[in-house]
Amino acid sequence: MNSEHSSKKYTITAALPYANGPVHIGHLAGVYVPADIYVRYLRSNNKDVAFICGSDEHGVPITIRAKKEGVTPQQVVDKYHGIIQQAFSDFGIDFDIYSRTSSDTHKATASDFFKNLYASDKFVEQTSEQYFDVASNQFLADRYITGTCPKCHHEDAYGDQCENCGSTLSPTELINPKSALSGEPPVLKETKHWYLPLDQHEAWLKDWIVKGHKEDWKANVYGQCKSWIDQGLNPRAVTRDLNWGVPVPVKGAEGKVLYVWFDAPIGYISATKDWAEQTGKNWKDYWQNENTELVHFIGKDNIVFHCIIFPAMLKAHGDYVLPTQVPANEFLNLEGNKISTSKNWAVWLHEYLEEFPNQQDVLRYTLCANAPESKDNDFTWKDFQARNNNELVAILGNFINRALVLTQKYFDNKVPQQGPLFDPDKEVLELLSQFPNKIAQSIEKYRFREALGYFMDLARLGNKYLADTEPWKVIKESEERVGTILNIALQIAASLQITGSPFLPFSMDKLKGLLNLGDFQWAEAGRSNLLPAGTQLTASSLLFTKIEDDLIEKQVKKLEDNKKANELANAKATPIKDTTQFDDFMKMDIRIGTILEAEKLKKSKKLLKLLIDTGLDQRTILSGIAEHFAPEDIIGQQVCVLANLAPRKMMGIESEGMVLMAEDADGALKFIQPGDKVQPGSTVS
Ligand code: B3M
Ligand code: ZN
Repeated sequence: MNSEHSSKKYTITAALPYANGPVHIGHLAGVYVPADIYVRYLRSNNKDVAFICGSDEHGVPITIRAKKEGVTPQQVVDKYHGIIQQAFSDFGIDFDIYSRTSSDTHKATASDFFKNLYASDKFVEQTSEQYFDVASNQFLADRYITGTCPKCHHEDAYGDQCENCGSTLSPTELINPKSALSGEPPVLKETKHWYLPLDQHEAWLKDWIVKGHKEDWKANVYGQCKSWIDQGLNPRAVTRDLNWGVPVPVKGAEGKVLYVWFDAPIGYISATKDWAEQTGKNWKDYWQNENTELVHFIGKDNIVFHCIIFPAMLKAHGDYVLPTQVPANEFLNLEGNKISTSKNWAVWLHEYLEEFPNQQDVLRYTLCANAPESKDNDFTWKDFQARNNNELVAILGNFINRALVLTQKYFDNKVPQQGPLFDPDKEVLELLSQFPNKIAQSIEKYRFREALGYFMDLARLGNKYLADTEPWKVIKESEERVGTILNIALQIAASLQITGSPFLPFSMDKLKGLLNLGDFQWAEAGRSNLLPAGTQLTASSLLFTKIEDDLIEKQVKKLEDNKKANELANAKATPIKDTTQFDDFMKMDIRIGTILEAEKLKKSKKLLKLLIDTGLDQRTILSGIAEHFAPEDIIGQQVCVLANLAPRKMMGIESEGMVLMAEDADGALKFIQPGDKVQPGSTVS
């Protein structure tokens, strides 16, 4: 081993998002914010890190999207790769490389990986019956097939996974399977595929995970793996009958590609190769050196792929390290409901920035403070506002601003000298010195919420110190004493800058400029002399600003509006009723009438009592429209009345006919009315 090989490397990966849509706050909270915090922390400790990500551009999610948009899969991935990359960069997710699995390096790497396992007999070849859509003459892999989840009975589970309960499935497990292409039930047809025999890997996987990682892997991660292993591992097909993906590189496999979950994790390796090439490093140091810490940041639905299947692939290849940690998060909900791309129930990153320009850190902060680390969690706009106004503005921003403004006022914006120290000073400096380590320990345990909480406690400590020492009063007696207090306050600010940078990189960059602070490593945080006396500070400007109610209300309304628009766009008309005969229809006497009076019924939420001029008579009709119209708004309106309907008694009142209504896709009721006013009593046919 050469010396470079023996120095410890950190390969930190973040799940490769499918390039079939933009990214939303759930992605950020679950994977990318924690990964970025961790990497920034490692870099601040001078570690040798490769932070790897890229777009997952293969698999059925892409081809389905292409079909929906009427474009080619390549056009889909080109479009979303750009949008996703931009969003990550806008939010300061500081990858060393953001690559893509349609790259040449990746195709070659994935292909070679397969060939290597193939040549060393690590696969099992098997012909089996798989679902086939006769109408579209195609085998139905993974998401091309939908049906009812056998575990939770959710109706729209995919052939490979249920998004409702997170179970990993195989197509034949689905109840009432349907082709996503034709909507028809599929038939079974024989096809040949290559399988990774996980059963042959069971023993070492069990040893490695159940014995080896019970203590250090997160409970949710360990639990999922253990339950998989306990159920017994089965061979998993690593090829598919599809025309989008990396072609299976063996003879007799025409028309077949590598399964997306076989090629995607290899994407981490190919991205590392590209990065190493660009930066003059050796990619093998980051993958094939036993000193490497390989850490996969993912969402909970990716756990088995990263903890069982990919490790089995790496082990079969023989010369790779295995992941040391897989800190998977649970899911983030939005305003009480599951985030859903198809229902447009999401906060998209690019749209957030239009509403809150330059406020990336507020979102990063909220998502970390609320991260779904051990259970699903909820994002609400109200909480977002409260986190900003009551924490970032009122605690962190307030402390920094007070320290800076007072220094500006009393010391011409220069860091004052530290004079003799008294008990409160010694106490606060002692506490300050402990914070960086406390925050670090939480980060190293992947407890980012806790770490962020400690960071805010340091800001609270700063506020308390100023409140206790009252420099604005002491200034009347001793400028020297105030100098000491503000010097200490500014040292706290400097430590906040260093320890806050992983969480709030934008505002902490700004703070660095305000303090004119040098480049410090994590280990130096907590010291009482980071800012030398005499340092010229920049005039204070606010790090965070209050978010008003109207902006928050606008976001909530936007969500509701999007959802409604989406429902309307996707609404399907109800099926046609059985055929009726002309004569039956002609029996109905429909007339135009005018509403003369309308009133609510005390005992009914639904019914309005209407008095209608039918041209022939004035009659009372009870209509179930009270939740849709205010009585005073409908007087004078012309409506269609089924005039020869047999009278019916409701709530003690006789209703003589029925007002015809149209029901919109969202359930709203509208009157059916003549285009122009007509004589009451006019017939409708
Ligand atoms: N694209 C699945 C997902 O976005 C997948 C992750 C691949 S990581 C190698 O949930
Ligand atoms: Zn399910």
